[in-house]
Amino acid sequence: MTDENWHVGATGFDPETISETGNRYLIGNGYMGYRGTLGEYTAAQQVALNLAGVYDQHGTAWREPVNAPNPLYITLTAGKTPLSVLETTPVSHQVGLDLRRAVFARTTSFAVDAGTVTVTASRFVSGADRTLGAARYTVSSTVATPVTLTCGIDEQVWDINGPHLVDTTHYAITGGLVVTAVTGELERQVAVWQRQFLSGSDAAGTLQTTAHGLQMSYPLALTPGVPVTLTVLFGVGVDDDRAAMVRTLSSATVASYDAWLAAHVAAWTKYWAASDVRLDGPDADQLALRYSIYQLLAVAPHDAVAQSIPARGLSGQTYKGAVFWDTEMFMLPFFAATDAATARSLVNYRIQGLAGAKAKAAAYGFRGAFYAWESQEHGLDACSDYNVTDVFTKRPMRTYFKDKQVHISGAVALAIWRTAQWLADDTLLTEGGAAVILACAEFYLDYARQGLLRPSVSIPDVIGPDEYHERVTDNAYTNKVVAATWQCALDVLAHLDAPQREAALAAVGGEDFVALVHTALAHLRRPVEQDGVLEQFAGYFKLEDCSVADVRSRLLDPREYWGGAYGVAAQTQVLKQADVVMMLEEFPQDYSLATHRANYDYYEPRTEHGSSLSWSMYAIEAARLGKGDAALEFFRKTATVDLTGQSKQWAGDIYIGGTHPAANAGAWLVALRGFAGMTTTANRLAFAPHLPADWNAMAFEVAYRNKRFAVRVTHDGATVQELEEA
Ligand code: IFM
Repeated sequence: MTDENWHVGATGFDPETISETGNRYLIGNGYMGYRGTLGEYTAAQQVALNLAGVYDQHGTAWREPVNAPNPLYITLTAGKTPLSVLETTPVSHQVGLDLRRAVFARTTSFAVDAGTVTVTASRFVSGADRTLGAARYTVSSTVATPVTLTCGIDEQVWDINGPHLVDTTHYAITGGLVVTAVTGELERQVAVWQRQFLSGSDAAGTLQTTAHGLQMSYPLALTPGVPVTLTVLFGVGVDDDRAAMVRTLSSATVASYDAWLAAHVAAWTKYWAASDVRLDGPDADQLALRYSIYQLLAVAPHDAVAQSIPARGLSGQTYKGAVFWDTEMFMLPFFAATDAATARSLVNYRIQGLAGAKAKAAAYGFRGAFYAWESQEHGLDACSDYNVTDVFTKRPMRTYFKDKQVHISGAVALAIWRTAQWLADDTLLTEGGAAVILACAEFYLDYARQGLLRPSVSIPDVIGPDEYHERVTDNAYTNKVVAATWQCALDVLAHLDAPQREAALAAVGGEDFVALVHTALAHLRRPVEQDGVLEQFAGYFKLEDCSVADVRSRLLDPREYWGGAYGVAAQTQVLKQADVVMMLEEFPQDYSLATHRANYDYYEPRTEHGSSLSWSMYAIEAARLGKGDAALEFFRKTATVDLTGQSKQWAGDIYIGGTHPAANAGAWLVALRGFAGMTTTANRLAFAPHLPADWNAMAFEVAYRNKRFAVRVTHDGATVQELEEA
């Protein structure tokens, strides 16, 4: 096994890639995400210090997460020449991420007079104390030259639908600056603190008021061989978090940087010990897999009690910073196996959202819990009725994601049940999880009530994972998830003791509920089958059968939305993302290998993979089917999505760029479920490897039911060793 492949980076500056590198080099600690931007960047370059779970609505625009003022706004000038990559072509430029330590770094050299000035900077947001972060910015020169270094908290925040911060005030403290503000809608208090320490120069800083806010300015007389370093310690506190953050920063010294960094690295060392997957295989695959895990660790709410992960992580405001089924179906299995505390937080977030889910169901006239398609705090559904803007008319298009993607409730219910099983933690059920599962099952009974009157129970008017076909009946994936949710409700009831069972049942109508679930389960429609292929929804086989390329060739605009009322894919069999194939992947034991094969072969050529959620599902299925090359190809797509930046950036005229934690988690799923062939049956963890030909071995640790195992898989099989500590 190689111990390399802990670093991603690039050489050279290309202004066209500013947005994508901002995603690629994101650092985060679950509380805040800081995009991979440079000190001299501002809102125009999408600088964002994105705050997890702090949302705001400005006017009638979409609610979205708040970006805080940027405490790491640092500029350098030599005379009148800005030493900024944006304005002066650098002699050399490198950026990168140390994945092991979660530290971002840049080194840039600029020509000045007869010499070179070099900036070497690094930063981290603390894995040990969620409100803190720090940066070091070192300037050196090959010739004696004066430069001016400025550093402040940039109050010009990048927002998509802002501004979200009002009553912004700033002031200076000893060796530092403070900005405070409140959010416009809910009046949440946001404070950004910053302390600056200059070493290598005794230049005195002067305070300036600029368009970006207050800045300290240091006139430096650089001499060769004497680097000058600015150490910046910063904190971001929201509401109650402010007090401790301010206390820590008030007493911080320049030596705090090393102490903070050591504590941060210790936290990441612990994360990696539990989650690293080591390959004996191509370096690029190792790096991509590790990078995918890095992205998950950076956005995980490690020390929160009930917080989740948005579909675009902490990379900004796209998708309204909302939590989708991505978390339950893709990310939760990773955390259950590597970080139980985070898994519990993700589950608790949904338990806390039950009231919101019940309110949503009631608003549509249903009993039970209909979870938010795009969930913000308290389960509020941020999904708009008009979620895509038409590229031709520039008008909002009515979409039905919020109303009809009812499979979200099943994702929540199943994830709670599966996580409780995986962690062997009944409290997840008894402290709210059972109530969620039953309420989701109740919602499905009510949603299917029309169908319940017929001899076979139909689930009408839904959108499955394939969002290009809206308002269809008996979507195979949805029906399967509904059935699994009903079964899960029965399993939970069987699992609870008598008083718990009685209390849980009381909330959903008592024993009649059980009888109704049995009836519904027995009569729920199964998909039509043709030559082993399961029809994606009623009538799908009658749609035009053409290729993805055919559909693409019909686009009049590259950003045109493929779904909706008159989308190019809507009347064809071309699908956006794994749908039937995802059903097979999630419930593999319920279908014969022949069925898995027939459906993979049928649906794969018809799938656009227009969602980053698609590749991993196909990869796992391909691995199970012994299609090693295809599996590896799909693995590489999902594992490199944020490295290459090759993902959809637009849904119609709506920007959807950012990081892709579900695809990142998909890479881990492919490695473990696909290539290592990990299954759990009757509380037994087992491995049946299908390693790609290019890989010789893979080793990792996994926690299951309070035990920890070291696993090594090769082409010859798997060895599993129980470790001493859970
Ligand atoms: O949840 C997904 C959905 O399945 C496809 N569109 C993007 C969403 C967020 O990742």
